[in-house]
Amino acid sequence: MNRVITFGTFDVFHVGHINILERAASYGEELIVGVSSDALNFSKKQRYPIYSESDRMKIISSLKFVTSVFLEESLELKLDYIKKYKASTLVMGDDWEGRFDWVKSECDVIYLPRTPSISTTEIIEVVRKL
Ligand code: C2G
Repeated sequence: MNRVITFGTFDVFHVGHINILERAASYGEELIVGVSSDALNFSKKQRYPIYSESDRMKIISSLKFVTSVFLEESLELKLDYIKKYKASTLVMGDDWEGRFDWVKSECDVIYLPRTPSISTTEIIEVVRKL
């Protein structure tokens, strides 16, 4: 059985998130999603997500092509998560191209093209200007 794993914040959930999760799921029979914690986001971006980690996990776990969800607490733990969930494929958007090649000893790594013209940051900017 091929188990796929992917990671993301998925804040202010939008169609770009749906597209990558749907395409990630098509690479195997099960899709496991690591949702970045509020603390991990603060350490990466110096701001907290709009939606809390528990709400973001609830949204992702309700999708029909997602098998299970867990909290991603550190970018450096990728390999541990891959082993723990016995994933054979890691899928990420191509904004992360090359960044996770270091786990290739453990699983296949696939970077998929991002959905153009939509992002959480742009949505926040548009709403801010209203
Ligand atoms: N994404 C996409 N198209 C968009 C926006 C996002 O395909 N228009 C993808 C990203 O490439 C990523 C996933 O959706 O694979 C989640 O994106 P973010 O929520 O922005 O995740 P990020 O903050 O990059 O966290 O361990 C990695 C991190 O947790 C990823």
